[in-house]
Amino acid sequence: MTKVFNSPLPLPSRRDVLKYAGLAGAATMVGGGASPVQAKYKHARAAVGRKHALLPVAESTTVDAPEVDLSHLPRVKQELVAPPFAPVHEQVATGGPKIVEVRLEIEEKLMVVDEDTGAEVWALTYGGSVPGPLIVCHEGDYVEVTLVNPASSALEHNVDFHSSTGALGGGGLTHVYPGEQVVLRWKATKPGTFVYHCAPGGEMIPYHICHGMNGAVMVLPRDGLKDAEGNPLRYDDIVYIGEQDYYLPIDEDGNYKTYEFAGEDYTDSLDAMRGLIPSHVVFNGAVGALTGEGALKSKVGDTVLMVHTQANRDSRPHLIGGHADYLWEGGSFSDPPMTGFETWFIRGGAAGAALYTFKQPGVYAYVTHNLIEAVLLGATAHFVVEGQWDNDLMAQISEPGPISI
Ligand SMILES: [Cu+2]
Repeated sequence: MTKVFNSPLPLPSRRDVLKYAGLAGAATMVGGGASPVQAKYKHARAAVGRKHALLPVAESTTVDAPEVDLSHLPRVKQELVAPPFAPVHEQVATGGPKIVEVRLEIEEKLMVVDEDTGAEVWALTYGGSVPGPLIVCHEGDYVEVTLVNPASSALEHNVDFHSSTGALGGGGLTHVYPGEQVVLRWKATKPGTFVYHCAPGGEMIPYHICHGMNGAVMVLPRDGLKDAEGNPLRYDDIVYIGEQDYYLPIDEDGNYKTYEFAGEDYTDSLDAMRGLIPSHVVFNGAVGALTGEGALKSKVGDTVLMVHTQANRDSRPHLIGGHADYLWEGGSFSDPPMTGFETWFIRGGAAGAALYTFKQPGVYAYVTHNLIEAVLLGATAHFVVEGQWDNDLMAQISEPGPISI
């Protein structure tokens, strides 16, 4: 079968995917658990010569496996929503495990990163947003993902779910070329918050991730979140904050370069990424996406679960004027939450969750506490909190005025 692409970029063929899959399996065995599986991944159409690349896993590894009959399980469709919102979900599961059906439709789209400078990017997205939508399920559920790559796309995509087990997180089983879809089912065996991201192979992996192609999954314990003593922890609201580092190419005059179609910036982007200095670090895709009209709303007394994801780079979230009352820093809900943090840590390639009950009204800046990144590169969100001020917690005893001795 001949496949026609409208991309100018070199793409590994499906034949290459299968060819190198056997090598990946061999490397896994020989390496005795050496991680990750890596090898020279050569293909004639490589844009930047020969590079080390993560190898896709063979579809063939699943061929002889016994079928699993899940026909007895109820199915529910989860309607995904764009960040900073979360899909409708139960904090405590009712009933037994379910099959949660979600549809991730890939969209390659031109997005403004910073209105002030005109910086823009041909974002590679799941569902049209950066990050992709939050998926929520409970431990023991099965998530059945339909990944759709429309014919209008320029590029091949796939998805690696850190919440799943096997086949590079599903990345080896979900390569879809433009005009294809694939359905992957994985079991939510570990409760917590996890990244998912595109990982099509080679340099395309950081290229896609740094063009917005990542999101998060939250796997709740069936009986909900708990503190270290086993007492239930509940939230009144949940916000999903996706941190994105961009490496936007600049021309000789210092202006952000513009491109006509997704993928056209490939070589320039790789050059910019090699410097490891992001041009932007933003929440939810763009500078100011979560300030002003996009500010997050809450009120005194409300408990908010803040899910923070960063697919590529370390981050240090801090709520200015508040704290993390409870913190699942590594994202695992299997472990008791830590408490009372001023600033927490999100590892690149991970999502974490912090729970806070607002105690004062006002505007809270939620930043990464590298304040250069927060202020100069864009990583600032605002919570606007309504309610009654508590003078016991804080009071201005005298207004600013002349110094008196
Ligand atoms: Cu992709």
